[in-house]
Formats: sequence, structure tokens, C-alpha cells
Amino acid sequence: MSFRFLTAGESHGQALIAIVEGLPAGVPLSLSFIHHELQLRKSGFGRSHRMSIENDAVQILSGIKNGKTLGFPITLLIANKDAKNLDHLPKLEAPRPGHADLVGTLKFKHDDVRNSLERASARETAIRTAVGALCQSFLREFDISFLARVTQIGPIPKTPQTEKKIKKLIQKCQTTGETLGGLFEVRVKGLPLGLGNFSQWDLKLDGRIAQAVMSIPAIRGVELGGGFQSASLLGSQAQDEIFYGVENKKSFGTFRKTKHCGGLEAGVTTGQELILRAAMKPLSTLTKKPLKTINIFTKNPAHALVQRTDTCAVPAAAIVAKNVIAIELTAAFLEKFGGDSLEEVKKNYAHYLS
Ligand code: EPS
Repeated sequence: MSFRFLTAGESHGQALIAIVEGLPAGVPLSLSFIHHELQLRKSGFGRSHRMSIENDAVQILSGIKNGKTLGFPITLLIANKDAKNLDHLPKLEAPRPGHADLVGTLKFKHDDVRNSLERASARETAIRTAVGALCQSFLREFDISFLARVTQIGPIPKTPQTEKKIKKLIQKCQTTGETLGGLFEVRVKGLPLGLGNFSQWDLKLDGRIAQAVMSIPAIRGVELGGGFQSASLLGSQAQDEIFYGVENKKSFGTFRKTKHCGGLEAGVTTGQELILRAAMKPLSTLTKKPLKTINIFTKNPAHALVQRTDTCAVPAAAIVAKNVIAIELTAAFLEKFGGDSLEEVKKNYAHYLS
């Protein structure tokens, strides 16, 4: 059975839901780890007031018994504390540039910009983070571990020395109603050589990971390893030369002295660390100086609608990225080593590495 999942829910609907299928039976899952990831997603300076309203407590409605997966569909639910009766809210007419507002309203022939805004909201990433946390728990059984960190906020590189400067910039933007983007990095250690497949374009793991990260609202760029900088290097400088002779079963004893390829060659993991960086644009709700738009009914010029927003959500996006990458890696791992029970998957894995 292949690994797959779906999410449902609106930002101010009753709940966010995911159904996750294809995790083998016997995977230990800790609710507190899922909550830990969800709390990380809510954290970071510059987040909106919504973060203090929601507790993001996950309920597991199916597929888990005594803290272990049963091998059946797992249903996760996060109730929205800020749920509203969406039938009775005033209609929104002025789509924000840069959000789903305009394209969603015209595409679905809605008469209310709110409809698309509700589903396209980054609130959906809460339930995807919960799915990713399940996947991280599965991958941990194979000593695969994840790290996410913010490397830049707005124009300021993030170092211990610049933290105060960044905080000040975010505070200034909070007062002026501006928003800030930034850069983050995700690293994954312990991956075996051989996840992903170049025999078809859509099986290539670099593409699948990039798509997952690009699907996070406001992500505008993704790079692996040397990424965009490698464009200015010579061929002799931009590859990771191959050596042999390390005690690393996961790479069959091969190793590299450089990290240009970011842990993937031809869409297949090499057994080195996976290194991904992404760029997030500033969010498009500007609370004090709304952008120019049109009224969808009159077609007259208007100011874009204003609603609660984050001033800066880059730390949250980094956590979400870590988790959506965990989802793609889990899918690829199960494609290669899949079985109905964790024991079976572990046997397949051990056999491959031996
Ligand atoms: C978010 C929930 C949203 C926003 C934010 C992220 O909640 P609300 O709309 O009630 O404030 O705070 O989403 C956006 C800024 C966006 O543009 O989508 C969350 O849970 O991450």
C-alpha cells in the first residue's frame, strides 16, 4: 500500500483534519512529540494573535492503539478554537495581491473572497505539521533526524549577534503594518543511499521535496545544496567527488568531502546529509497600508482587505518545511522498503544495506 494523505478544513471552520494511510503497523507514536512540533510551528517572534488563541491539541481518531500504529488509516483532528459560523460573516470583496483571494474567487466563481482565503490560509500547515510529526516518528526508527533553522529575516542574516536587530526590525514592521520574509534551512541526517528514482521524472525525490516545500504558503524559492550559487561555479567546482572507505553502511562506504549536491544526485539520495534552503516572501496582508486592488463586484479600484496576519512567519515556515520533507521522505522510504509492519520494513531495510 502506498503512503498517502489528505487534509481538510478551513482556517475558521470547526477543525483541521488529516487522513494518513500507508504507515506500517507497530510504529511507536508519541502525542507529545506531535504537540512539540505544533508548538514550534506556533512560535517565533512576529506571529499573529491567532497563535495565542489556538492550543493546537491533536486528537487521534483512528489507526492508533496503545501508542502504536495499527497499519490502518490514521485520522488526526485539530479543533479550531477561533471557529466561526462562516455562513454569517460579512462578504469580502477586495482581494489581496499575493494571496489566493483573486485567483480563487474567479476560478471557483465564488461571490465572497473569504471562501478561498479560508482554505488557502497557512492555518492548514498545522495539520500537515502533525502528519509530518508522525512521519518523523517513523523515520526515527531508522536513525533519520531533522533540523530546521532560520538563516535570514528580511535583509538581516540571523546570527546570535543580530538577534536584537531582527527583533527591532520586526517590532518596527508591527507598528507600521508591514510584513517580513526571510530564508531558512532544513537538514536531514541518516538517510540511506537510494531513496527516490530517476527512471521517471515524477519519481525524482529532489522534485518531490521541492514541490512539498513550495506548497507552503509564501514560499517563492527552493534550493538544494549549492543551489543558485552553483550557477556561477565551474564544473570542476560544483560536484561532490566520490571517495570510499568510511564506516557508513547507509552510503555503502562511499563518502564526499563537499556538500554541493545537498544529498541528492539524479533525484536519488546519496547517503549524505540532505540540505535544503528556501525563501519566503513577506505576507501580503498589510494592515496599515493595504495594497491596491479592485472590488470584485464593481471592478472599481479599492484597498485590499485587511485581516489579522503575521508580521513574520519565517520560523513557522521552517518547522512546516521540516515536516513536509519528512512526509516526502517517508513516502519514498516506504516505496523502497515498504511492508505491512515495522518489523517487515526493518527487515527489508537491513537486507538492502547488507
Ligand atoms: C495561521 C493562521 C491564520 C493567520 C496566518 C497563519 O489565522 P487568522 O487568519 O485567524 O489570523 O494567522 O495565516 C496567514 C497570515 C495567511 O496569510 O495565510 C496559522 O495557523 O499559521
